[in-house]
Amino acid sequence: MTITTESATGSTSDLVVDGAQLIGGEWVASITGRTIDVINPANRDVIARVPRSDEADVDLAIRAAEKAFPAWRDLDASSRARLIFRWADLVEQRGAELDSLESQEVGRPSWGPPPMASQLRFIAGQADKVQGVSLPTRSPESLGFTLREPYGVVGGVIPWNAPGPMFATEVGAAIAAGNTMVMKPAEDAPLTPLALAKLALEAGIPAGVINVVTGYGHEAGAAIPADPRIRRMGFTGSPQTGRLIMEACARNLTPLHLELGGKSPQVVFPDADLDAAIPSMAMGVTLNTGQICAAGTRVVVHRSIHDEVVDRLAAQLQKVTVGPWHQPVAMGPLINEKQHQRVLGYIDLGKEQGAELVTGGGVPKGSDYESGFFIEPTLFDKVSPDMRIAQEEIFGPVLSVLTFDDEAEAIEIANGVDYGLVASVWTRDVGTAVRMTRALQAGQVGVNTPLGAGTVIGGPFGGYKNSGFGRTMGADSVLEWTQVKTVSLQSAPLPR
Ligand code: TXE
Repeated sequence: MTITTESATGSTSDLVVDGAQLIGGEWVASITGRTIDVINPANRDVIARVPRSDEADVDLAIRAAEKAFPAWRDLDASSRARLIFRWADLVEQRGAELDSLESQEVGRPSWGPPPMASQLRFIAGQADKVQGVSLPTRSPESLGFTLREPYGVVGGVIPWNAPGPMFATEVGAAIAAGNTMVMKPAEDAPLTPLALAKLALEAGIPAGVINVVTGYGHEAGAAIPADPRIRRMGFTGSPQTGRLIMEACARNLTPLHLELGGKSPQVVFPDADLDAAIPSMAMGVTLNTGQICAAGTRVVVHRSIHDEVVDRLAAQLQKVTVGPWHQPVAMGPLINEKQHQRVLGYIDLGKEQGAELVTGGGVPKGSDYESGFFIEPTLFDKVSPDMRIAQEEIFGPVLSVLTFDDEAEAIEIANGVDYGLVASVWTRDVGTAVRMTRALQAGQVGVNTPLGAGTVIGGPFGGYKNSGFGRTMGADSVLEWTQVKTVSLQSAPLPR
């Protein structure tokens, strides 16, 4: 049965097959018939049901992926590219519906046409550029070179904060390299991934190349890395779950990449263009209600401009409109009750540990906010580097201000966390920008831009330190899903 999904804007979508997941090109229920309700976190309405799968469903998906692998691997790379380009075209055509679907399950306002089509096109363009190298040999009778080959059946687990782009980039890269995949989206936001998989089938990507198994992490999610038939894993989510995935992979000696979030600094020097920096920094922590791994949650500011920056940031955050859902909003709710409690808990912790609450700090008042998981944009000043709100990922719209006196101290504070995903520097001085770019321990550094990647197209994305390893975007992401074979081709017996 195909359901119609009412969108916030009134448009409809047939992109979701109610209660079904995609295995071997078929829309199927879980073997047990159990389902999970997917809710809109702005009002707790149930918007769809998806199968609650477990190990047995994952087994079927792996079998389907195994069956599809030889033909997909052997399809020439430009044909694989053409199919992914076609997938991107359909994603673009249905962009408004995908945006609506994602905004309902994540509870965010419309972002307009999602970037997924261009992300897929970038990846498609890499499919026929996976190359080896030629190697010198010891004999004129031989040739040496490397081949980059797919692993086979690969697995992925993604979170709920940007389900569409994460599905598109992770699955796109894995299949561009010639693998077939079993992917589990988050239980909170599986609809956009399922819709994308439907469009992939419509684009002609063969049955079994992309399999989407829905369910909880400890059931369907855990079954993927636990299975030795999975030859490589990719995971984006929390460090806690990342460790579990890595432990499961270790048992099977399965290689993997992990993207585990961040605590990104925004270092503001006295010569910064504050007219640009202030709105960008506020946006960087309120976009998607702060539920972005790249969010710049620590403002590390020079003492000479501290007061001005705090005043202007507070004013900027107070301008942000929070829900309710039926109006154009700048900031929606958090994803679920657990996240709501977690973020409120961190705000209490900040106060207990002596940080000064400048603005926000609670649930917005009014009946419109009662049914959803809303929260005010929040600013803490006088945060010291050892406080937990300065060290741990909150994953909500909570910004902490820390102060420095010289560049060395700025670097020490910025790098003084376990994470290393993104770092931003705000300065007009090219010398400061170059030195800071080199000194900051982060997978992405942005100069005068809040989320690190800025306007770069095809930049590899991933972490330093505990933010993880491996890259999930750009050309590097396709190579992540390949293994190298060295070939020695001998035309005559080697001389004795
Ligand atoms: O994440 P989980 P949660 C961080 C952020 C957030 C915190 C908790 O700080 O507040 O994590 O969020 C699946 N085996 N990030 O609890 O558990 C799960 O079903 C296999 C940062 O939602 O990591 C979902 O599909 N899979 C982050 C996915 O893991 C398991 C984005 C992510 O859920 C599993 C999200 C298991 N045992 C949260 N347990 C980022 N890096 O962007 C859960 N899962």
